[in-house]
Amino acid sequence: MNGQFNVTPTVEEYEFQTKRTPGKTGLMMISIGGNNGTTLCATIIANHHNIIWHTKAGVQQPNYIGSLFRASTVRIGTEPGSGKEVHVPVSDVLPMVHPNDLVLGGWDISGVPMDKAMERAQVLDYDLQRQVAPYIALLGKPLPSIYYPDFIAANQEARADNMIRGTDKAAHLEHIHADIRKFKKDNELDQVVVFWTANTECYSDIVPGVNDTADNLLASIKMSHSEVSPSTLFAVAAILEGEPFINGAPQNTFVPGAIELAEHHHSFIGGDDLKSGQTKLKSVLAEFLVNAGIKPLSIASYNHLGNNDGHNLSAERQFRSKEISKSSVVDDMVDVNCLLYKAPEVRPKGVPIGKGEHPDHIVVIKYVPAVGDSKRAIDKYYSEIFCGGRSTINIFNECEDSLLATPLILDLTILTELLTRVQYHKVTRNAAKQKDFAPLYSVLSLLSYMLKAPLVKPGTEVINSLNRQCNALEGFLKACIGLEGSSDLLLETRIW
Ligand code: NAI
Ligand code: DG6
Repeated sequence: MNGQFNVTPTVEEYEFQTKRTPGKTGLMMISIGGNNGTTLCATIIANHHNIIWHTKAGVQQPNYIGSLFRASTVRIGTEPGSGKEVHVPVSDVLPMVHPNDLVLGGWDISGVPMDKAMERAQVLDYDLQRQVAPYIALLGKPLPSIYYPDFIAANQEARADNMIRGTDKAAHLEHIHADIRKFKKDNELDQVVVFWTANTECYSDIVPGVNDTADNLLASIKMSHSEVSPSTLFAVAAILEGEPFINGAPQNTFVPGAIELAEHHHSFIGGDDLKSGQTKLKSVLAEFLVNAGIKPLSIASYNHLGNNDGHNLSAERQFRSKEISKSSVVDDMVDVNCLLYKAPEVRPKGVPIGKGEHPDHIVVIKYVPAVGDSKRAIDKYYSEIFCGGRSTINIFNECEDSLLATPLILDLTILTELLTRVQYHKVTRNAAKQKDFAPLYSVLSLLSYMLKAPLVKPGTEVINSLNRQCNALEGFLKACIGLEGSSDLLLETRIW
């Protein structure tokens, strides 16, 4: 109180056990026929078959650049004697599923066969598409999906020709259950990660009695309530089936009832919205500025793109979902620095009034068909510096959107599969009271590094800082093999 804190160090001991070998894993995408879905399938095929292709710059090898788990390293310690740091590939820390081994499948409301869908996406070089086409064609046509036109932009209607019939949501749920079970059985899989990478939906209203509890949500599905979105139906199907479900788009798929349902079934869920470019950089830059004692006064983010995602987002309600996920990313970093930003006023009983001081933060997205999948993003950070000075940082980024997003889908799948194999218990001194190992909590917040609006355990704080998310992940992976988390104290280099 009164700015005084008593800090008491505490120690709690946990043990982790991890099943060593990943099972045979499937990835079912909703939607496999979109830009992300087709790019993911094509690039896995290219890696799996080591297809090399020609670009105007020369010969290109397939790779997994952009994937934390396939293209980055982690420091595991220092060499005795020399003190030289030792870094190993992240994928070597614990046994993880290799993307080349994922069995791919999924749904799409567009029934265009996969080779043609890859062509439609216009993401990959022609010479790669040409060579991948015979393989990706073997995936056939996406499974028919659930289409409730109100949830995505009206401009998507022309694409919707591959739907599960009828309007009965309980029947739709059953249909998706059957699809997952069949896919698992046909491919002899141990588990399937179900992944929403379909069009951004508008938000569902959270209505008491409709989607606020697990029971109400299930009852609403039985009644085919209009507020149950396709993405929530897919999530419920996966949860009831005991398969992990990840939401790669921004809408509130995980209504409170869906989270409670996952808790009841000890199923794993994670979301929301892939954090690929502009937002990832923002979560680093905003933290850098605030932690350096510089005060961002405004952050203005603009981007335009011309792919189908951009087309869908040109509708107001779908844009609003994206605006929310892109805007929340600096909140916690600002809130921690009460020297720069005034905290909210507090009523006598400790209830804060409003949000407190924040930088102005705007997000604009425009649809410009000509640029296709190549997104152009401009960010302007305008900050207060020493003694009334001002600083402006301008960033311009141009990048193939789906080539940033695809490695994130892989990372989320790899990490999710791994986390389903980890169990823990708190160590107690009394052997009789020692609890058995238990699975992790249903909401996999360790996935936050790859997500714009991380879903966390209800009642706990969202951490948007990319550094902190990375440290958490690294610390967790190391804990699983009995290593301490990274410390940059490096005391031995600072003492005699
Ligand atoms: P896309 O527009 O190319 O693909 C979306 C696909 O969803 C389409 O094939 C459409 O037919 C399908 N679809 C719509 N509703 C469906 C339903 N109910 N069931 C099955 N399929 C359905 O979009 P893209 O670029 O692949 O992005 C996918 C999602 O990922 C979007 O929501 C986007 O906002 C999100 N995202 C994309 C990022 C990127 O950098 N590409 C990054 C972050 C999020
Ligand atoms: C335009 O903003 C389209 C979006 O789907 C983004 O491309 C996507 O959400 C990635 O956003 P960011 O901010 O992580 O680059």
